[in-house]
Amino acid sequence: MTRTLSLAVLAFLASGCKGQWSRVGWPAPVTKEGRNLLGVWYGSLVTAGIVGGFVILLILWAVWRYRLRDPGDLPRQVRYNLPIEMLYTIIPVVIISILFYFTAIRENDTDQFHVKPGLRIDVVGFQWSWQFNYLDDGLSITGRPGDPPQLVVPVGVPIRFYEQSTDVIHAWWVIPFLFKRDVIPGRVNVFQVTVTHAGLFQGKCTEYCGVDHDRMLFSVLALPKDQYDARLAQLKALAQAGTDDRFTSYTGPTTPVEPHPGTDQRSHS
Ligand SMILES: [Cu+2]
Repeated sequence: MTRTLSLAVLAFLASGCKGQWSRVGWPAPVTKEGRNLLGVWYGSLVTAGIVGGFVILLILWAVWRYRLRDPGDLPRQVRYNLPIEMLYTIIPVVIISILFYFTAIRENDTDQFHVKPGLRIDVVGFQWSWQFNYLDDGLSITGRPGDPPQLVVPVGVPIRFYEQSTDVIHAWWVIPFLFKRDVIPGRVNVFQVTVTHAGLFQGKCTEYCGVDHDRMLFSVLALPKDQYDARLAQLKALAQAGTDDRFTSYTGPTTPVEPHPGTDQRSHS
């Protein structure tokens, strides 16, 4: 029995060195920005582990040290202890401040655009699907509920996304980007990512937006640059042929209204 148990623990630890176990549940990030955000998760987990371990040890110590030895032997009854209560207040404030500091630093860094985008995509959320407009390539990909659209992007190129909604608040989330952002009517939300891995990634609306919210699915196909160029040319030809109404020529504005200065998105380029 002990042998089986120790083998099981060993197998668990061995598998813990790679894959999803090593990220404690998080998917592998496929963008530069996602790697940055994964660090916040690790930092929070380590902090939680240390605090949790310390509290459990203190509980076990108190249980053992102050166990009842004699039924009539009540410990000294204390109403309050000011220094300890101050400590109870100060320590959590310090822990939360440290977590807040590192989270804010990483979030701000994700919101700063350090490089000029090589591709600009306008994401339109509507009840209940998505439209992707390639602002510089004259292509629109439109989904329908139950027929999720597929966004095709190149690997290694900074992509700037401009999000808009035609009706209610949606939220754009590609799971292995480790990032989501609300799509809000009346404003343009901007963010930028650089995809580092080729692959097919699942995305969804992550803000409950109405009865068919669960059908607001999409996918992102990330391809090496040459394959991406070929695929885009194919889709543009499809749009021009007009045989498939999911693909149309984009003729809208090529410069979406950027957020006003002073909002949480800042552009350096
Ligand atoms: Cu939605």
